[in-house]
Amino acid sequence: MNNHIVKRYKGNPILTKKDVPYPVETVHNAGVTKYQNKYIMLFRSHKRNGRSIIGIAESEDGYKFSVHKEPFLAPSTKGIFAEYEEYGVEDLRISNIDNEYLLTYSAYSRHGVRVALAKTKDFKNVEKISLITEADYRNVVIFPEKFDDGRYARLDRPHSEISPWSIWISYSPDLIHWGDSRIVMKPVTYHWDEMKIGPGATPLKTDQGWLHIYHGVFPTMDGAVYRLGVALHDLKDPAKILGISDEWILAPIDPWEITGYVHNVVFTCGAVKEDNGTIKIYWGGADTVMCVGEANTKELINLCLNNKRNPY
Ligand code: BMA
Repeated sequence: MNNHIVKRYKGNPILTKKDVPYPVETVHNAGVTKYQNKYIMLFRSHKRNGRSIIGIAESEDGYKFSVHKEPFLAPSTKGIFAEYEEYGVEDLRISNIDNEYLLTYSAYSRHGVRVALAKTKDFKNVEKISLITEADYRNVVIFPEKFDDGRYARLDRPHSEISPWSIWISYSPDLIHWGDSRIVMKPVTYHWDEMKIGPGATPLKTDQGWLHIYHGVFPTMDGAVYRLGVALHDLKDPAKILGISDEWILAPIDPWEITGYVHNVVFTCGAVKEDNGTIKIYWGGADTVMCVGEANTKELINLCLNNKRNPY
C-alpha cells in the first residue's frame, strides 16, 4: 500500500467556512497556483441556497491562507454567461501560460454543466472569455504550455452512456475553438476508479513528462468513494500516456474527508511543484474543507512508470 505517498499536513484542514468572512457552507475543490511569490487559492463554496461561488485566499507558505473579504467569481447576471451560470460556478482550475492565468470552471444551468474560460493577470480583475464546451462536460485542465504545433491542449471529461466519464484531450489555436479530440484514459473494471475518472490538478511539467493528478470513483453500497490517482503524459505529445499508477495515491482517511457535505471524498483541482523536488497537492475533503499534503515528484513518476495500469 502507498498511504505514505502523499504526506498529509498535520494542520489539516487548512481552510474551512469559519475562515470565510461572508456566509458560506463549504470551502473545497480549489485551484491553486503561485503568483508573485505567494500561493493563490481559488476555492469553491456552497451558499445556503446550494449553489456555488468561487472565493480567493492567499498565503506566504502554502499552508496558512487568509481569505479576501469578497468572493472572486460569481455567476454573471447578464449576457451569455448568465444563462449558463444560473445554478452556480464550481471547481476552478488555474493554468499559468504566457504571463496570464487561465481559469476554467464548471458552469451549471438548466441546460446542463459546461466549462467556462476566464483570464486574469493579477487576481483582481477577471475577464470571462468564452464557454468552451457544450453540456455535459466538467473538469477542464489546460496544459500550462503551448505545444510544437503552436496549439494549446486541454484534458477534459465528457460523459456518454456508452463510455462513461473518461478523460479526453482536445487542442485549440486560440483557447476558444477546441477540436482534434481523442480519448486518453478510461475507468478500469473492478478497479478503484471503475465508475468514473476526471482530470484533477493542472498538469505539472517534470523532466520525464507531464504529471497529472486525477480523481477516480468507485461505487459502493454506501455511495461513491472519490480517490486520487496519477498519470504521466509525454512532454511533446500529451495525448500519449507514458504510464498510470495502478494504485491510488490518496483516499479519504481523515475524519473531515470521511464525513461532511458529501462523505468519502478527496477531490483535487490544484497542485504546486516546488523547487525542492516535492509537490504540494491541495484537495477538498468531503466537499466541505480544504486540505494539503506533500508528495515527492520522483516517487509519483516511478509509480506511473513501474506499477502501471492500462489507459483503457
Ligand atoms: C463530483 C463533483 C465534484 C464533487 C464530487 C463529490 O461529481 O460534483 O465537485 O467534489 O462530485 O461530491
